[in-house]
Amino acid sequence: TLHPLDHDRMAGKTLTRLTRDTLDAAHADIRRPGYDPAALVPSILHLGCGAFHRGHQAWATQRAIEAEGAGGLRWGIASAALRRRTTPDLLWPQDGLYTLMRRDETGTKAEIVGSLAEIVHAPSDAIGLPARLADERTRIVTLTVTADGYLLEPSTGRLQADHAAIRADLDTPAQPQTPVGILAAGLAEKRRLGGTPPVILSCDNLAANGRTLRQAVMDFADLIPHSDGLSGWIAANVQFPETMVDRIVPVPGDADIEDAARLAGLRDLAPVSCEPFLQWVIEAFDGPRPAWEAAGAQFVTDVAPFEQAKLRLLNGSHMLLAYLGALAGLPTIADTVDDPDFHRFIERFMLREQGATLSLSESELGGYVGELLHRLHNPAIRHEVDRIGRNGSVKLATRLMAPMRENLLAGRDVRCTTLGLAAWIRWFALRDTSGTEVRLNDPQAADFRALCERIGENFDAQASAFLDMEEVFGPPLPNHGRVVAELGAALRALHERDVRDLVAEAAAA
Ligand code: CS2
Repeated sequence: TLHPLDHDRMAGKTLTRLTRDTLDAAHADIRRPGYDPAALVPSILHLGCGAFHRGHQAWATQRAIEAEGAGGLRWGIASAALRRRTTPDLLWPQDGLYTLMRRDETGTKAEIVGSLAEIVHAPSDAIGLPARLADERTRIVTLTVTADGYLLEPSTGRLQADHAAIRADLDTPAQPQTPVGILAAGLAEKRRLGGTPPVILSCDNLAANGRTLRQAVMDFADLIPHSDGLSGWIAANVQFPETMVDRIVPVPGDADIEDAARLAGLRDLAPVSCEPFLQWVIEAFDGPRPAWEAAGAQFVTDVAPFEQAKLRLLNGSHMLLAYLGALAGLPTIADTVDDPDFHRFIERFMLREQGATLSLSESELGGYVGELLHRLHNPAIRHEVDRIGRNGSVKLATRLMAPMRENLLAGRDVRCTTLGLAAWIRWFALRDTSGTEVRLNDPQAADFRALCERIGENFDAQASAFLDMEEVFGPPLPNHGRVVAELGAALRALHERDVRDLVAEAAAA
């Protein structure tokens, strides 16, 4: 550990803090907002002011504002942290400015982003998010609250009506805390005030994120006593376009603060690092919007093929690499794919298992997988496996189970998927095993651990008990009995043998 003073020096504490007033003092070669951030009008309300939002949409919005010239100034973002005030506390003193560092093996490109016109801490906000949503200036509401923030039943994608947080929002309608409760309250207020409701744009990795969010908000509206047809009004009046978002943005750490200080010459306590790659595919919608094309966004009529390819190839692979990599003691995704056996394993998983379920030609699939492997190897991105492994029970259904089901129906091989699922289950079984560094984080972690403890080393029983959880895995799989036996065998193998050998075997089979 560093002495606090060393820490201060490395974090550039003796440097001037990044603010709108000091922006001009940034090193000359660093890219700055091509507009005056103080002149922005916030017409986008964002829920979830995390690193992904700042690495993806906020940066794309900066490009859009710049591309539109003076007209772009109407596209400022009011970005809200929904729970903790850590991010607001860092961004308030910086007037919402932060440094974005795009990193790869060729170096780092730093840019100061100014599109966050206002930073909001929802629990202490005097205006309140529903009122902000209903404000006539708000044209678009974007969300990055992660898959578990939607409080959906994993296998059906419908709102968990009896979740404690949903019940709490129904009990205190004036102060909703959940994203779905906030949207429903804001839309109810908009209906009361009149005027065109904002477009609601989910930027999370859910299957059919627009339709799914719309259904969840309508489900919530139907639970409100005397809502006077709110859900029907939402169905008829509010657009929820589908989107596919893609950019790898790890959780920022101290090294980012040091690098930002060095590159910008200003003290920034809220920098973000990301890969250079960015993709954003948005279902075309009616009404004004920023010129996000300037950042490479594509507006299309059907997002589904893009979304499936991304969720299955990237997010699905991330899960397998995280669970298996962690069991092999590898801390990051790059460390994991740098192992030649893991590289071959994940390439096979993408080409033969996930890829077989996608509507891509062989050469499109090959191109996608090649580029993705390059991205996963990016040595400048420290994407920790136990971050990616979080909340697996919420993510499995779309990323792994849906393609697995299709492969089983078609009689195709699912050995890599099976080994990955077994590795996920091992995270819960191995909790007290020395040598594993896995930090468990899952809404159902306690139940899974209790189950593993109860069943002990009867691996077939463990496999069958997990697959029986329909809320996570969905209804019985095709050839269910055989899948249980294979998952049980994989669990036993992970118990008895070195995970690296099993990965190598699956890759070579
Ligand atoms: C990751 C994603 O944590 C996860 O689930 O798979 O955050 C991933 O990095 C992004 O979707 C990349 O676009």
